[in-house]
This record gives sequence, structure tokens and C-alpha cells, in this order.
Amino acid sequence: MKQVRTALTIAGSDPSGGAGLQADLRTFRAMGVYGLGIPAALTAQNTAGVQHVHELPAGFVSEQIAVLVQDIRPDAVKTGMLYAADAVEAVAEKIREFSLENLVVDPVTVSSTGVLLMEDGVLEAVRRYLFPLSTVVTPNTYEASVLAGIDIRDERDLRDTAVKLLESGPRAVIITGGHLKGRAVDLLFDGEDFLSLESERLEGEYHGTGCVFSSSLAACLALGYDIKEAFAGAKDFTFRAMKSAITVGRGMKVLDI
Ligand code: PXL
Repeated sequence: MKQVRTALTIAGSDPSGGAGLQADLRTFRAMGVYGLGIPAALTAQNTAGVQHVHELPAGFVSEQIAVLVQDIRPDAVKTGMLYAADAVEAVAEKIREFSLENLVVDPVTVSSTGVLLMEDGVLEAVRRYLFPLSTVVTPNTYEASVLAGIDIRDERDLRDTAVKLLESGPRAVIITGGHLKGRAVDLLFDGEDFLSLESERLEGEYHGTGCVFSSSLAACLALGYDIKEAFAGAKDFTFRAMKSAITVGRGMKVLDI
């Protein structure tokens, strides 16, 4: 029988598919990994933006994880928009209970159009409950700055922020979406080395970039790559998907995955 690696996303649903659970599942497939998906929150949205968020009961998020994992143990797990602090705690509890490994935590805060995708206290709950269990956390510069309480103005601030976030317990931190002299820079810190990966900076608005980056990273971990290799794989995959972004609706472009 053909063996296949699996990755699980626990994230918000984006019916237009550019971000969230739907984008994560397409990313897993594109990377040759079988995708498992648990919605943690629902959104009413199209490519022009998020209209409304609908929470799911935290107990039902837990139940979905427990029922799935009794059958299939994912080789990697990614969390995205969990929306509520009690959902964050519930997810962390199940990840711990089932000793799930290769966890990528994307601390989602706002949509590309500026709509809040979390309630009060969620970022702090993610830092407290999920960071200690995670292999890699992938905040963007805004999220990293809020989490660390550091105003990021230059490369040195970016490094200090990564060092501070590692103290909350992840094995590695990757801060995405930095820019330096017109180049797009993502920075990894694993407690020993800094690794910064640069690419050309693409103009325009792209929907779902953070979701695709974190899910391609999880797919690489599921395939057995180490953290630095997975970082390079995810950066490359995301950049190429941005470069060939497509228009599917009247709003923002979505990544080609
Ligand atoms: O890109 C962040 C994000 C994550 N998850 C869901 C989203 C969005 C942005 O709109 O809708 C479900």
C-alpha cells in the first residue's frame, strides 16, 4: 500500500479559498502531503474582505481533534485563526494530550483588509499555551512586535524580537514580512543561529500569504525536513505562488496553489 505523509490544519474557514483552511489544504496537496482540516472558526468572506466571523464552541473544536487523531496521527500540525481564547486553550490541551509533533503556530491577528480575526486576549493565550508546544512560530512583523512589546524599526530590533519570542518556548521563531532596502526578508532564530532569507519584494496586495507560508512549512516538516530546510522550502513555495498570483474574484489576488 502506498504510504503518504499527513498534515493537519486547525484554522478559520475562508469560503473564497485564498486564505485559511481552504488555502492550507491546497498547499498540503501541492506539496505532496495528504491534508486534514479542522475548522476552528467560520468567516463570511469573499476576495474583497471578511464580512463576519462566527465562532465555534471550543468543546467542539476539541472533539474534532480527538475524534480525528484516534484514527489518523498527523505528521505535522499547523494552527491558524483560532479566534477565541478558549479555543486556543482547547487546541493546546489536545496537542499536549496526544503528544502531537511538528507543530507550526501562525498567530493570526487581522485580515489583509484590516478586519480583526481574534478576540481580546487571544495573542497572549497563543503565546502562553501554544508557543511552548510548537516547533516553529510564524508571526509577521506586526504580530511579532505586539507579542514581544518591541517596536521594530531596523534589523537589530527584528533580531531582538526573535530572541524575545523564543523565550516563550518554541523551538524556532520565523518572523515574516520584513523588508530591507526593497527586498522581502524573513528571519529565523532557533536559539543558536539567525538565518535570514531574502527575495524580491512583490508590489500589490496578496491574500493568504501568511497562511500559505505556515502551511507549506508544516508540509515540509511532515515530509521529514529539518527546520532550516523547511524554512527555505516554504519561502520558495510561497514566493513562487505569489509571483504567479491569480484573480478569482473582484477583490484581492490570491496565491496560485
Ligand atoms: O490571512 C489571515 C487569515 C487567516 N485565516 C482566515 C482568514 C484570514 C484572512 O482573511 O480569513 C480564515
